[in-house]
Amino acid sequence: MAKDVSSQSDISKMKTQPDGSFKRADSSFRNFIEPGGKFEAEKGRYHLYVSYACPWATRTLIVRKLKGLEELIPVSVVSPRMGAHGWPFASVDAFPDSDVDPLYKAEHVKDLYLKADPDYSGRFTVPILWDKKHHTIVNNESSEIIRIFNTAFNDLVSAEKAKLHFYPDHLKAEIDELNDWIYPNINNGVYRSGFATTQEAYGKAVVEVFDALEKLEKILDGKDYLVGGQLTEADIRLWVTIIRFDPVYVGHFKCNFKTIRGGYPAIHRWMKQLYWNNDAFKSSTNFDHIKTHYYWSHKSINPTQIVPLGPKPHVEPL
Ligand SMILES: N[C@@H](CCC(=O)N[C@@H](CS)C(=O)NCC(=O)O)C(=O)O
Repeated sequence: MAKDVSSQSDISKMKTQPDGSFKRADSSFRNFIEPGGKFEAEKGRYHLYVSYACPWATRTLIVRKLKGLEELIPVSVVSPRMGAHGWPFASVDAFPDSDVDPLYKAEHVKDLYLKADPDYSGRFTVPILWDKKHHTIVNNESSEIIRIFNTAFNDLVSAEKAKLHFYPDHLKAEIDELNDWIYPNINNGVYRSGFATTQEAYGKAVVEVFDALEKLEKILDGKDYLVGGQLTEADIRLWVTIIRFDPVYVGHFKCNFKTIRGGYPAIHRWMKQLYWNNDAFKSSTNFDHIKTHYYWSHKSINPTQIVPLGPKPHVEPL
């Protein structure tokens, strides 16, 4: 009989900490692609599994496009309706714009994890960077997958794309410093607010989200990018959360002190400029997948699974 992994796959069985706060587990597969290593850069060897709904996965989609890796690293998109078995492929849930697994005909993302490691005991998350040669997961941590995409395939892309660097040496310290507070307070802060199961844990998390947004508003005032006057991974990492804020986090995760469009003009302008002026951002964003995922999949937060129709529009014009 197949092993029961429902406590790992079913988000409704996910436990919070004893004080009701949500703590995200660390990712388990943490390899890099490098010359002479187990995983070397090759055309067609790697495959990216993502959900359009997931902010972490969307970071990888954006960098894949920016770096011109579409031909080298094909992508498959899961259905946004995450149920008892976790993320399904289109073979079992044919949601528009989702794919079947072209490599193994897996029905769920969990099948890939258990193929890579039958004893895997973590959550079955996206994104996954998959190696077709060793039939395993190279890396399932988005912050590392974007660093891999940033440099590992530079010999295989055009000189113009190779030149693009989203974590350049001279800006590393500043980017690291931003990531250090943006990740816990904003990227993961909205989840800590939404997944909290006590009033106290929610109250603490939501205040931290908005304190961080106030700080960010000052940093972005009069600027097009967070650091160094150029697009860096700090922008990409933050943007995927901000674009979901008004459509999802304000309502579903109760982050409702202010909206981005109503309360943060500098953050709003920065977000809209990237969306409307850079196709890597817009084409990686699918609001149908985003809204359906959160409102449909988190039944403990939204038992009716009704997906709201607003806000209208999802993104305001520039
Ligand atoms: N640290 C991971 C987090 C990825 C993650 O939590 N993805 C969520 C979707 S937004 C997921 O797949 N969750 C499935 C689950 O927990 O069952 C990363 O940044 O890559």
